[in-house]
Amino acid sequence: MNVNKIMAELERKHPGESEYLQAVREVLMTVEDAYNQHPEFEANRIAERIVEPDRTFTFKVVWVDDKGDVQVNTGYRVQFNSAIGPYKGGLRFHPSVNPSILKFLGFEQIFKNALTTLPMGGAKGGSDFNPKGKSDREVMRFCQAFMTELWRHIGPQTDVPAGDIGVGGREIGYLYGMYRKLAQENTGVLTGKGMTYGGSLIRPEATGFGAVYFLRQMLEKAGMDIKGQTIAISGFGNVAWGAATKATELGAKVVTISGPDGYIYDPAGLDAEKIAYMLELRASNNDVVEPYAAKFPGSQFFAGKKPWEVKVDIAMPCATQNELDGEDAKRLLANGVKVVAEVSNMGCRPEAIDAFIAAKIPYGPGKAVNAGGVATSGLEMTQNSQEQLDGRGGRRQAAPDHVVDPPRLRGVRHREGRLPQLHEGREHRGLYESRQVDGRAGSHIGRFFSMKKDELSSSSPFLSPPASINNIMQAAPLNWKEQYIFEKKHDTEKHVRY
Ligand code: NDP
Ligand code: 8G0
Repeated sequence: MNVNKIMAELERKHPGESEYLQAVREVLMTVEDAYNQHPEFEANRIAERIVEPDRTFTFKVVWVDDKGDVQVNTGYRVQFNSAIGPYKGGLRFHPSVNPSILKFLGFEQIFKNALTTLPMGGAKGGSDFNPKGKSDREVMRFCQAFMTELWRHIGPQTDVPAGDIGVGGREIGYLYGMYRKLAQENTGVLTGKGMTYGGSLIRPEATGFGAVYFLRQMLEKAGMDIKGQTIAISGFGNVAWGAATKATELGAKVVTISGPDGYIYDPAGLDAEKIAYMLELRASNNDVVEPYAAKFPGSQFFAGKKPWEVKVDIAMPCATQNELDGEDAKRLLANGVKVVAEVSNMGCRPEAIDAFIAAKIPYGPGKAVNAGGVATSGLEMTQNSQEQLDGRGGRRQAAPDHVVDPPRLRGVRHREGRLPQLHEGREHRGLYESRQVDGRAGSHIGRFFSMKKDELSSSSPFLSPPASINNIMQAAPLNWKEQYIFEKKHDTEKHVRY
């Protein structure tokens, strides 16, 4: 592969699409040596084929605001690659959204999804709609209008969107409602759904929690403990919330959060009350963190600044792309940063990554660090397709207490040295059935453990057992209320690399 030649051709075809070109260059440079050892890759022009999206849909979204005025936005879906499974990736609603950003995200999604080992292709979509300051009804009307176009391009076997920046549980609900109406079917075409209509437990936490589990593995490898480490987190959205919650629970001190208005430095560290307030700030839809400083004395607000100037042990960018540049990296390193776990997609600029690698500190790339989110979406897809076959039409009752209940999991946890294997079905079937949770969320997870290999392969298009169930567990270390099913003694290290 000749990276410069491929890049020159791509720049010619997609002039000015800086984020897209940046993401492609980063991947090609990283794989160049390994790729060139495989003449069959070159012969089949794999690199040239993978850097172009399969197709991109662009559509007009017309809706009416609360004043009765007509608003026009642009909607997109970039279906990048479906070589290993249906297109999968989030929807982003943010004024900055454009084809370049969605192509970079869709491109990265291919590799992240492959890394989970689940059969999911790469995609991304969204709109330049700005949710800031919009009423609930305006968000609803926008989502409905958006779906009147998107629905014809997606499907449970073809393309399965989810949320991302500006798209959370509320938006997924509005989007899914309109999809159901138009497609006349009740299938798991979106992930990140609510628990009453086919959602999966812990999806909201999965990205942030998964990132902290990944960070913990990085620290362990480097001979460090997460306890007592100071962490700078950027953003104050879904991912920042999950990461701050889990890091705090594990005894780290999260000393910053940030918004478009600046960052908060709280030397005492976040706690449950402060994290709850962070959610409140987010829900206010004003996109500011400044009020935190007035509410919690001892903390300070720095207008228009990024949190990377604070002296910390660990940096976790959790907001958006290119939020940590070469200068930020130098400052972090000068202040003695020990580990960087990139949680946002392409959160670090290439100069920053080069600086961390040159300084020989562990740097975890976003595609690996944040993969717990999409891996849990993979689990939701599997649960939904299973429910279709069961005739439950994607509907399911939430039973968090049953899923997270320690005694139920004990039998699994206590199996020495191994993750639950599908062919060890009987024991697990007993374990789950004994709790009489059929028809609830827990039973679906239980059913996967209890299924025989041939049952699962014929019934679920999204799992190729028996490896897949293990892979779900390894790629998305689901924290069922601290009942961490696989422990260090399992062979997770082999799979969770950075
Ligand atoms: P949220 O919308 O919940 O939060 C995003 C945060 O980033 C907000 O604080 C937001 O403020 C800020 N932000 C977004 N765009 C910009 C910008 N252009 N400049 C400055 N700040 C910005 O999104 P998530 O927490 O879900 O996503 C955060 C990151 O994690 C993204 O990179 C996303 O792609 C990635 N990610 C998310 C996953 C998920 O499951 N949610 C899974 C894997 C990765 P504001 O809106 O005001 O700009
Ligand atoms: O669940 C998903 O498909 C999803 C949603 C938001 C972001 C991402 C990601 O991996 O970046 C995936």
